[in-house]
Amino acid sequence: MHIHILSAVPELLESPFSHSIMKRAQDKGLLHVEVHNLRKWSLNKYKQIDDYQFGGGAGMVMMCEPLVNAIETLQKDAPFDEIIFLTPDGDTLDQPMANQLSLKKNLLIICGHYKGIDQRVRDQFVTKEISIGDYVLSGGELAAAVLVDAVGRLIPGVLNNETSALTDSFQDKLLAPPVYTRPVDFRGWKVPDVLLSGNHRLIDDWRHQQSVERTKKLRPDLLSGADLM
Ligand code: 6GU
Repeated sequence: MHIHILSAVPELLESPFSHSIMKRAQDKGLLHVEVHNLRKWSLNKYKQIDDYQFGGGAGMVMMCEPLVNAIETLQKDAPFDEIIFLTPDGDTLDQPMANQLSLKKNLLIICGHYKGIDQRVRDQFVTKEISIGDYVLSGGELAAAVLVDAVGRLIPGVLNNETSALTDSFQDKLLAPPVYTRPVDFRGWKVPDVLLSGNHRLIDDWRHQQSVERTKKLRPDLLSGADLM
């Protein structure tokens, strides 16, 4: 998968994909993330990318020309499967959305800034608007890092058996069960006996039960769509 990110502050995205699972995904050739500085496509010598809004009001708006120049230049290599605009008024990112996006080949992510981008770019070019939650960030860059991580780890081949996404919280609409590692007894706090039993059917049943109980307690809103058996 190729992910292009268009940003007014590309410095914010210098390292999030250079470590851990995102690094491995790129080293394996399964994911390629390219961050582009939007100012590169600015039309004037001041590298301007934003301007005052028509009708008045506080806050600048990202202009059409640099964005559309960038989109059309980057599209020349390969058409985008989705052109995503990150904005607090988009659809809230969730696991099914991440699963769907992980099947795409070529994505463009536009990071919003200031008051957002000219509506004509949204109308004519953007195919999907995504928010990462009901709060406002200064810009879309940190949201882009979240989106790329959530999607990138789901690309087939990125995770191995050890890190499998199949046992993630949310993948079956349940929260993940508690986990333990050595020592068996830490300051008198013991690992549940069942996990030491070697009986994998019992262990699976216990984990599922714990997932259901955790979800009931912490996120009852998830349970309507979950498999409780
Ligand atoms: Cl995608 N962008 C901004 N600026 N703020 C957000 C967001 C995105 N998602 C939640 N808050």
